[in-house]
Amino acid sequence: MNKQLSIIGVPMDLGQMRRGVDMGPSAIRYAGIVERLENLKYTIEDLGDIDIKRPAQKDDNKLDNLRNLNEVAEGNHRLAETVDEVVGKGDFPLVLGGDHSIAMGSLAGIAKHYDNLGVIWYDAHGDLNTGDSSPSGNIHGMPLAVSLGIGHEKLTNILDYQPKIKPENIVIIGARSLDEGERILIKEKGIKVYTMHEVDRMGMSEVVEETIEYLKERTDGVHLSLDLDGLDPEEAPGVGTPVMGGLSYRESHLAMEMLFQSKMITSAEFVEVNPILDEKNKTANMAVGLMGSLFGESLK
Ligand code: HAR
Ligand code: MN
Ligand code: MN
Ligand code: MN
Repeated sequence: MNKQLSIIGVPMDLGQMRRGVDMGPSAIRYAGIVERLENLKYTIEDLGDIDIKRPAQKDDNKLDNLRNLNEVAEGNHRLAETVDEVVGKGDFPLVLGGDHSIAMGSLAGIAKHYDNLGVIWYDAHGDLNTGDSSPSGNIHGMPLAVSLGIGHEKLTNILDYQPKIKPENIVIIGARSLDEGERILIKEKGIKVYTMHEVDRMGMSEVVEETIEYLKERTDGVHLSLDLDGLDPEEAPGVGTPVMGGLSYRESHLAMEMLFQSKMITSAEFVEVNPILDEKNKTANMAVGLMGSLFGESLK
């Protein structure tokens, strides 16, 4: 694994409606991410937080069923520029959210450095909506579609190129809440999905083994986008859109260890940690534990 890490905080909460997820980066830092990774002999540069500008009148701001479109697009543009620089100088970008809309900016900055960037989308949701298909108008339910070049131009065209990724280079793990439009897109584009049904039947070990094999054949780098709501809300309660029946900490921990061993992960983000909805920073601690495993902690 690349031993030079750049940490980028993104205090973004405009992609959804529950306040507090903008404090995710602070909660994760407070849970000790820097020390944890320094112990694993990484050199860490904490670049601080991306500037996210709030709209003056948030609630009236929902043109085309895209809440806070301009602010979300601008914040992601700034994130994309920073991530682009980090990857350009050869560092591993570790992005801390913030709601999941920030994946648009991360992927915009990363994907231009690869011909075939793979993406592991670890999430209860598909995040494959557009303004037309979204039941909520919340942009955090759209970043994977946007990265495929599907959605509003202000979002799909961040850093002036699109699409960022190809559908056959995506693997979704942990899905259990997919909207109608998302299911159609998954079928149409042939996106590989391991829902909770497959995780239950196959076990996480086989799911991740297959994922690694699948991506190894077709990608030249892999971004892990981990939404903490992929985990079960009993264990990770500090998220804005909890869905019961989720992945356990143990399963997720195993997945991270296997991904470390695969040596294929070239960038990562951990999103949707909301300390206001959390119990004693449990969810941020869980995120830090998972990052520890992803970056090579082991008992031996
Ligand atoms: N699918 C629903 C929507 O688009 C809920 C999305 C919730 N999204 C996240 N991201 N937390 O995974 O509104
Ligand atoms: Mn560059
Ligand atoms: Mn998500
Ligand atoms: Mn989610």
